[in-house]
Amino acid sequence: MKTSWLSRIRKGYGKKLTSIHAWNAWIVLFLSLSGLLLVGGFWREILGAGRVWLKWAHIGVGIVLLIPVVYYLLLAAKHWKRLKGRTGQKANVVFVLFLLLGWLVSGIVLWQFRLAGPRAANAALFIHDLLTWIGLPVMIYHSITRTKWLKEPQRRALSVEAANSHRPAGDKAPAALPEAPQPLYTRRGFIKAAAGAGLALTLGPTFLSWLNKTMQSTGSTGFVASNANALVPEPVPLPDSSPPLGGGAQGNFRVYTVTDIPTFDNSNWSFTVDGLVDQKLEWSWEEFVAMNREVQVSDFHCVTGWSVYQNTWEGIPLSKLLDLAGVQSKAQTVKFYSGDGVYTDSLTMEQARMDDVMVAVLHDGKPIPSQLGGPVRLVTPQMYAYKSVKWLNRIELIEGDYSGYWEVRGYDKDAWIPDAKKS
Ligand SMILES: Nc1nc2c(c(=O)[nH]1)N[C@H]1C(S)=C(S)[C@@H](COP(=O)(O)O)O[C@H]1N2
Ligand SMILES: [Mo]
Repeated sequence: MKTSWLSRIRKGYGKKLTSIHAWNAWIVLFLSLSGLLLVGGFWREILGAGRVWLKWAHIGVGIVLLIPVVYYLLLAAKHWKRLKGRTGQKANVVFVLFLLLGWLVSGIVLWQFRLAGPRAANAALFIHDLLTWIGLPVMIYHSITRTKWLKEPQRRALSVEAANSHRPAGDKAPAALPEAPQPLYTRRGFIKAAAGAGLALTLGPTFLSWLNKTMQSTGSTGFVASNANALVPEPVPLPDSSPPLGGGAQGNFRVYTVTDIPTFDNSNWSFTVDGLVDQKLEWSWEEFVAMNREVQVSDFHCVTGWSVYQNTWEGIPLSKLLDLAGVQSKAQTVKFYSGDGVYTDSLTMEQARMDDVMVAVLHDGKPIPSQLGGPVRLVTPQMYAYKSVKWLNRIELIEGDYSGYWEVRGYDKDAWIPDAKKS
């Protein structure tokens, strides 16, 4: 009788389980390292275009993770029978499967963020992060406490026993092997406890502060106190801004920057509109804060999955600045420069004229803190936030097309958010 494909897969399943375990370990190791590099703000500047490649590698290898998971599931019934009675081990298997599938599903949603939309991406990012916080320490602990060298003493003892048992009766066992007294603390037990305590002490506080921040949902208020800019006078918020019309932002900004955070005071800050304009304009801070501002409530979405909802921004609509300078008919693109000296991006003339594109000065009634791009940042609610240039201090009207910092490094030139209609 022919054997079914399943029984063929199940043949020699012990060895197969071992190799599934090894493959899984290598894949998870790669995903952990690449994931940490992707999330760590520190690496944004250093990796540059490599960051985008790394993201694709992370996604690709993440999908490959399906292979050992599915392969295991085919063997699971048999494995499960073998684990009869071993509740601890069964719980372990369920936990690992839950982790891997959770990572996979939330990862696929993040990968397909355009299809999924910002709400789902935001939830998926939280789950992806949470599972990493739980799963990574468990896996590090597992690898530390199950390494071969930790098993060595027992294995050595076993092989000595085996050797002795083959000795013919009457033959003296080597004198060098006295019966070892059972120690109160075994080396293995000690290392397990030390690894557990070490992980808890190093990762615990960061985890708790992440959880706390994530749960609190404070918009920009957490950064206002440590705003390093020193520009006077402070802008006085309009009544719609303070208290904020949107009721206070929902969610948390992640501070993204590809440079050190620049700081400004009245002596080193100015704002320029130039290029293909009838009249080049330049403002000092005192002049800039004296301009009429407007208030809008809008959502803010990053391509990496996080969002901040109901931001009350106060600032000058970009179209007002363009009209003040007088855009020449040759001009096709509006190019934005950051005061960090590195970051740039652009909008087409038509995009720049949308009435919610704003040169923002206040967020929820407070000056935009330096970490979040203050004193002045661009806000483009209908596009992903890489368009939202922080520390904006120059707008240039140019002919032809222009690709911004992340766009030349692999981000999509199309930054439109799916169904981001003005509310
Ligand atoms: N100057 C500058 N502006 C920038 C960036 C940057 O790295 N430098 N990152 C962009 C990206 S990808 C995002 S998601 C938002 C993040 O804004 P936040 O740091 O205030 O949360 O800023 C955008 N503007
Ligand atoms: Mo972003």
